Amino acid sequence: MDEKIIEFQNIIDKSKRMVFFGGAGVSTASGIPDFRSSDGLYMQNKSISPEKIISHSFFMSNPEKFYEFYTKKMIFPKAKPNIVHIRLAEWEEQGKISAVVTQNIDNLHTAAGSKNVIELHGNIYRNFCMNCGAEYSLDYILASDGVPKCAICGGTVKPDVVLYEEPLNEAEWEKAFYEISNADTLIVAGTSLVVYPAAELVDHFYGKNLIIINNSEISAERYATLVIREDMKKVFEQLK
Ligand code: CNA
Repeated sequence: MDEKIIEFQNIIDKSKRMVFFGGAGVSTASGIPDFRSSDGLYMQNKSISPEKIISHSFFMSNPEKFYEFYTKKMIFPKAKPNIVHIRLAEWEEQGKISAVVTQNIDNLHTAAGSKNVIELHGNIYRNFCMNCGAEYSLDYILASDGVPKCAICGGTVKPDVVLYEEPLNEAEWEKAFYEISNADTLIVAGTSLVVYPAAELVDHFYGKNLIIINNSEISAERYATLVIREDMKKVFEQLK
């Protein structure tokens, strides 16, 4: 076994309060593309950036185009948790990890059985009418032709997902802040750490071990105790 994996396992075994902070790279092994990998969404559409399409102003002015992109490129209802989601849920059950903080919107940590999941950017399974607040399922969104409309008042239904230009949910932010600032070990994995303010949370880690797992270089590596530049699936398959 690789020396870095042995070191990682030692840290896991000795930690008293571990927190995981993840991004889209956690779900690529489940078949959901991330944003910034070479086969991520940013490389697929050269004419208009996904950052623009999934912004609040674009949603308000072009809801049809937003939903066309969102339902085709960001919704994968058949995706299943992979070894990373599963291992994290097991660690929580065993009392090794106190929280999973995610930028992902795919619900896969909860599907794997994790309980304390802090979703900084929302969840595709919750959707609300912007006018009367009625809640709708993901199935309702997918069955709608074009822009989903509220069956009660006719208002536009919006996913409970934080779009660019929108603030994060304050309660989720507070929970993430608390967990990260009280952790002794923070695992940062599958995130380019360039989306703010989420990325800022890592600055509030004051513990001993900052572990970064990513298949490409990220700038926060310089602060890390341990850097594993490798496919996350391969790493987590070797951990217990
Ligand atoms: P990102 O900017 O696309 O970064 C992903 C990072 O993970 C990159 O540095 C990749 O190199 C790395 N990576 C990808 N696959 C692997 C792998 N198998 N092993 C190791 N490293 C890998 O995504 P971020 O999460 O940093 O950006 C934040 C955005 C992306 C959030 O707002 C998310 O909502 C949004 N997003 C979420 C999903 C999802 O819910 N699954 C999918 C796509 C985008």
